[in-house]
Parts: sequence; structure tokens; C-alpha cells
Amino acid sequence: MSAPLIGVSTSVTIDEYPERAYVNAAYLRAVEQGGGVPVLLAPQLSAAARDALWPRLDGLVLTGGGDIEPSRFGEAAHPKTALVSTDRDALELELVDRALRDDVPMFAICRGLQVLNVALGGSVHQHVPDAFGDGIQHSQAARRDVATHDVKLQTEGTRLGAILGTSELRVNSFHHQAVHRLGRDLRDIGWAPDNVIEALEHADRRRFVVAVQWHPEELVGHDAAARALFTAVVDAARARGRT
Ligand SMILES: [Mn+2]
Repeated sequence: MSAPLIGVSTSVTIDEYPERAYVNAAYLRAVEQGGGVPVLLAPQLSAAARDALWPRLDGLVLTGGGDIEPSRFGEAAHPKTALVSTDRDALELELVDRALRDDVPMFAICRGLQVLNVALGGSVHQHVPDAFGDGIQHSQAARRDVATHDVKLQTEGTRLGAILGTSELRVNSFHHQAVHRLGRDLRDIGWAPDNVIEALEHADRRRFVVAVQWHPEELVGHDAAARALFTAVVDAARARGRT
């Protein structure tokens, strides 16, 4: 089979002219390094374009970005809630629905993890320091490719454990929100030392639905665990394409 096509969700400018769609190039390089071909999915795509594209995609990567509109999980906005795009929320929530419906392998990163959780009825803590204190810097000041906090993973019976083969990771961290109420059919399987949830996956292990709160796309240059995550989702996409 030719290289799997991996949909990669993009950000969108908010109240800027000209309006743009954009994504950090690290995601594209990471998907390519894993053996996939990234296909950018911009919130500006029409319903017709989305319908035409979706059946051709073999896998999905949900990327990082701004905060989810809090009404999506039944809350009013926290003063620190920022960079909300209702168009992006709508696209990505739709993509989660499509991926679950069609059993398309999905790897969700940072905001993507939170989108997955909210799509399944969960909620987020809108500002991590309010709920967890500031013992761990989840909005790290260090460079994007530098790991700054530990994550403990549940390895037994988890996909992430099978992919990474370790229960201890050191990760980079660029988020000010985190999972609060867990969405249905999801399991929390990774935690920072302050108990912030750092990884989720689907309770049905036959599905490839894996989500991390850190940014492995920034680590692939020097971290075999980060590379393994992208290889795993591309391999799952390839395997699905064969059936
Ligand atoms: Mn973190």
C-alpha cells in the first residue's frame, strides 16, 4: 500500500486580517517521519470538501492550539480562557465523531486530547494553576523541544504502554487547561506528579484512539518514544487501509 494519508487539523486566525489557516510544521515532519503523508484539515473547508476528503483519509492527528469554547462542556468562560475558535471546535468535534464512527486511527495532542474528551461528554479544568497549583509548570518557559516534567503511565493493558514500553516518561508541556470530567469510553492512563491527566485512550483497546497532553511532535528529533507514537498511528492507519 502507498503511504497512508493522515489528516492533520489546523489552527485558524481569530479576528485577524487576512484570515489564515496554519499549523506548526513540527506536526507535518513528525507524521512524515512516521511514514505518513499529512493532509491539512483547515476549519475553513466547506462541508462538501470535508465530505469529499474524509473517505480518503487513513488516520487522523488532532493538533494543539487555543481553548475550546466552554459552552461545549456546559461552563462559562474562565478569565484566562483564550484563543477560542468556534469554527475550529466544530471541525475537530466533527472529526472525532467521524473517526469513532468509521474506526479511523486517531492520535490527539494537547488541545486535541481535550477536544476528544469534550467530544465524548467530558470537561476541562479551564486553568490548571487554579485546580492543581503551580508546583509543576505545565506552561513551560523552556524551548519547545525540551522535556520539563515527568509523566507516569499505566502500561498494563494499555496501547500507550505497548507502544512506549515504559511507565516513566519526561515530556514537554504547553497547556494551561487539563481534563476534568472524563468523557465516556475514555480511560486516563498517564499523570503528571501533580495528578494532571497527561494521557487518555479509548476503553476499547481494539480502537486506536490515543491522546497525550504533551507535544511529541517537537521531540521526534531526539526522543525515540516520541517517534514511536507517530509510527504507531501511521502503522495503524496503514493496517486499516488494507482491510
Ligand atoms: Mn503537562
